[in-house]
Amino acid sequence: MYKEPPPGQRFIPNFIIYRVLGQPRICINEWTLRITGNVERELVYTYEDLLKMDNITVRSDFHRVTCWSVRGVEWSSIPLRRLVDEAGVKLGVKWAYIISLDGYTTIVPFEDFISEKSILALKINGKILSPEQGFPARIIIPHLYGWKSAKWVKEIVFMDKYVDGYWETLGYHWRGNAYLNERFKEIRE
Ligand SMILES: Nc1nc2c(c(=O)[nH]1)N[C@H]1C(S)=C(S)[C@@H](COP(=O)(O)O)O[C@H]1N2
Ligand SMILES: [Mo]
Repeated sequence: MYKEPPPGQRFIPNFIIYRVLGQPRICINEWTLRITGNVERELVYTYEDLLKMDNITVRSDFHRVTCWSVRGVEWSSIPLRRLVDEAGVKLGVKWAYIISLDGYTTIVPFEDFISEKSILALKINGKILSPEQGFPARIIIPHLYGWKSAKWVKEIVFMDKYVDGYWETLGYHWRGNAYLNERFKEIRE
């Protein structure tokens, strides 16, 4: 956690819920998380599988690209690095493309995906995620802006090549590091 907010950000007390594509309906007995793409083993986890895995808690600030941040949020569950190891992500993978139940997509650099504080969050501040917060599972990579924090995750695809997700198509940054003020893609001539 950092004392000062990143450039251009202001702290506010609570989350403002955001759902560009509406609230998906989740039937937890049918939900799975799939790990696919350039991996040794494609994996399918049920919610119960994930609950049984070792978990960690990460305390971090949450930054939205619309310039507000929330201080000191505790997220817990599985380090993303663990999923990478279990699937045996192949050499040459540079991107993790994330697909959600509502059809939302986003992409993050592999390097950020496996950083120490990157987790698949099942809980926020000690409680199971609420439906609007992304139940059953959400990606948390604390140093990236909130749009990289896909809610209602259903699949993670490891790829060598970059493709745009939902906001990236509209001009938002390929990485989106809040501390480097990476909001938009650079305009190339
Ligand atoms: N599946 C999905 N994930 C999503 C979104 C979405 O619309 N669908 N919105 C994103 C955006 S733009 C932001 S800023 C954060 C907002 O998180 P919050 O709703 O918990 O505040 O969720 C991100 N994750
Ligand atoms: Mo956002």
